[in-house]
Amino acid sequence: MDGYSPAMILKLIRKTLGALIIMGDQVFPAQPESQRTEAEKRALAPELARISLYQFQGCPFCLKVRRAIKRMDLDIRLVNCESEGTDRETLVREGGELQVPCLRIDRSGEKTTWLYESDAIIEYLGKIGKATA
Ligand SMILES: N[C@@H](CCC(=O)N[C@@H](CS)C(=O)NCC(=O)O)C(=O)O
Repeated sequence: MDGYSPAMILKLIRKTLGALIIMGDQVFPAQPESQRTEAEKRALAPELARISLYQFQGCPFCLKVRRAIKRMDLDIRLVNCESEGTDRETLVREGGELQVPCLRIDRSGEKTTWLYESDAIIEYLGKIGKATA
């Protein structure tokens, strides 16, 4: 096992699982439960423009949220922060921790909110989808 540290092996396992997760999602893509009309999409657009999902592509919790977003037919900006960089730094500095998925909610005149936990994010998006539709 010379040359392979436990950290390297864990990273390899994570990468492999991540790739399988992405592949599974491509083979069995989530489908919208009902198609929104153009008018509904226009009504939702200003609210959704304030929202971004900070995520890793191969993270199972992020996939759960991405699939819920597809089922709800919501147009939400995805921010991939798997690699070192500005977006990842912003998440840690402003959100408070490096954990994904995390929903960034920017409301004008208000402090930015960072919502962690996949179930809480899905519940929040569900309310927006229903309220504005
Ligand atoms: N309970 C959380 C779990 C989220 C979680 O464990 N995310 C992992 C990625 S799969 C994470 O952010 N780990 C931090 C890291 O990889 O540095 C949820 O449901 O959102």
